[in-house]
Amino acid sequence: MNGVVTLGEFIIETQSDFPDAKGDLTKVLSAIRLAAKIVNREVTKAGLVDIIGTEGNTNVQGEEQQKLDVYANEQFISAIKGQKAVCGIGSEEMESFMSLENETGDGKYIFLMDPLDGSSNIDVNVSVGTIFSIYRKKSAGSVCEDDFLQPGIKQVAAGYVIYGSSTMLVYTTGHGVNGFTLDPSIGVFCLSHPNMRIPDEGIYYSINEGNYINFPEGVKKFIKHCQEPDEKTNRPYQSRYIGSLVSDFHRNLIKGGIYMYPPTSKYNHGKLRLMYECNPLAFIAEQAGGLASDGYRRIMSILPEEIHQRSPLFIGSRKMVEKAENFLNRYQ
Ligand code: P6P
Repeated sequence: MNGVVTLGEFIIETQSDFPDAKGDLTKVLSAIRLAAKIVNREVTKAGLVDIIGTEGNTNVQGEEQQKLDVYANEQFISAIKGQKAVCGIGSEEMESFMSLENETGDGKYIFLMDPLDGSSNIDVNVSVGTIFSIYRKKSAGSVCEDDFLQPGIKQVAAGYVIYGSSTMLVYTTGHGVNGFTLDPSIGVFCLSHPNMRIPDEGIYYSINEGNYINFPEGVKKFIKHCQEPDEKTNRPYQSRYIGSLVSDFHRNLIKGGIYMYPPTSKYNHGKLRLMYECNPLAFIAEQAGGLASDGYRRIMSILPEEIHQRSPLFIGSRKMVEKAENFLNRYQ
């Protein structure tokens, strides 16, 4: 294909970003590419086959597992296992981590994922996504929980797949952010968004205002700031909340904006999970020139205590996150 760079070519070409690369990270990224295509195939025809609806189980979060949640989890695990470069997997859909050491020997990477974020939107045809995060194993012996409890600054790679009007894979290995769009006619991800940068300012703010009454005072003040008319700062901003983190994040990454999930009465530590939602998107945001905070601290500096821990999340355009933090610090 003249002039088009495929994801496979890009992964190989950028392998030299890691001087000590032996191709293992390349294998993990290739597994993600394969699984994304397989999950995309099922997500795009979910309305046609009996794969919608719940699996009848609930995940560790007590959320009903959509069949596609379970399917996506299985496909990513299978593809990752096949490449023998990962020694353990943590997932929103699994209570504890899965060791792959019996099957993959001494794989040196740790893989964390939300296999299908926003899955409650599946049967109303709203975009959903996969979010993933990759670390190096840090323990000397067999893979253990400590290997999964590393701060976000230790991530080797992170990214997401958005199954939307088109399917895209966006990822970083710490050398910028690049986006690839799936050409379904040939089943190939093609480089469509090289070196993605998030605008310092945006006009979109994403938050579930149904929780307004219970928001911290600083969040309420920031929302009012977003809504105040002020021509020179392009306010009032536009409220856009899809209810699918990957979709809201992706729009804000491209157009500029901020996504917020503050503490609420139901989720007093925030709803989103630190290890496989906040940290990977924080890595992307920072590599694209944006910020990700829990309102007070850099998300990627938080020392995790358990795989499924939650965190408040303020993520997107640098100046908007800074402004939100200012309100949170001023109005305790
Ligand atoms: P609420 C989906 O369940 C999710 O994890 C994110 O994708 C989304 O942004 C958020 O929760 C929506 O949560 O409480 O506003 O419905």
